[in-house]
Amino acid sequence: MRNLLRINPEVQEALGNNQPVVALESTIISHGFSYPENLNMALECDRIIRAEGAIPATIGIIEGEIVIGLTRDEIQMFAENRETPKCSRRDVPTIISLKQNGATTVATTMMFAQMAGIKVFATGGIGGVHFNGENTMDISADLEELANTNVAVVCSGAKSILDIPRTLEYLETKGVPVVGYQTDAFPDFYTRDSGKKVTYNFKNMDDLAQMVHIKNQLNIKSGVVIANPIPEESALEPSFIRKLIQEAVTEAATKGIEGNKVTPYILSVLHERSEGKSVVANKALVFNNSKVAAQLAVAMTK
Ligand code: PSU
Ligand code: MN
Repeated sequence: MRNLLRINPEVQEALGNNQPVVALESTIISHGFSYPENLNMALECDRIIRAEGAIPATIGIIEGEIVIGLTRDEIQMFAENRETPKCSRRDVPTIISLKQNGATTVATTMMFAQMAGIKVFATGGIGGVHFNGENTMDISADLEELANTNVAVVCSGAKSILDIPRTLEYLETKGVPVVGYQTDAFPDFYTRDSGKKVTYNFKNMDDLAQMVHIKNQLNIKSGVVIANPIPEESALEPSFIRKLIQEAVTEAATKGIEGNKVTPYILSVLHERSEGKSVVANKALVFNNSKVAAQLAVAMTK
């Protein structure tokens, strides 16, 4: 397996010295924003993580190699190349055997982070059960990965393009801890409160790190969802964004958009119709998650 992984020397050194490392995904770069916003977003996450004293490791597949810690030029390639296939767990063997490039989702970023020994990952929002999922069975592979892979994922909950109550039920069934960092509410990405609760509100970073540490000691094989709401000043007006989401979800269904195209399609519609507001909010929450993930990674090395 090791010969399929290429770990950036800086990341390797940090891992070897038990220094804090934070994984980042590449689907959010290729499919979450347009160019050059995606490039700026990725480089800013890198900077924020370093400022907190941790090492960033953006993950992606390049010519069949799993890269842990993309260089600036490689990040640029994922940013410019928005046709890079989205690579979830089921796509991994095909993309690697064909020596293609693949943008890693939450699921595959977790999978590869675990292979490399990285324990903390920052992203925007996790995938989940889609609306009407009880009929379409469109349930993100992110949820199964969270059930099976031991990485702590700092995120702003899940977008309200998803069925959040069913997403939380799924995580409960799979035994995945869903906790808040300084929040009682499970956030829904652009807004701070989905109407559902987290199981516990960790107010203090050392306490959160201790919980993740205990989970690792117990060898519980799942991930952890650490819900970190969008900063108050960047949150969108709930009725404004929910209306746009409803429109986008309906439109996706009417147009027959299916499978792994659904999430990127809805995101791009929101970015277009919100006059850029969703892009600004999306960036703000990703930055905040990068910061909190770095603080968690630092606390976990103590
Ligand atoms: N949620 C977001 N932005 C994203 C994604 C999710 O707010 O860009 C991406 C992540 O990479 C996530 C993937 O893992 O979409 C989920 O896609 P699907 O629903 O097809 O599993
Ligand atoms: Mn899906």
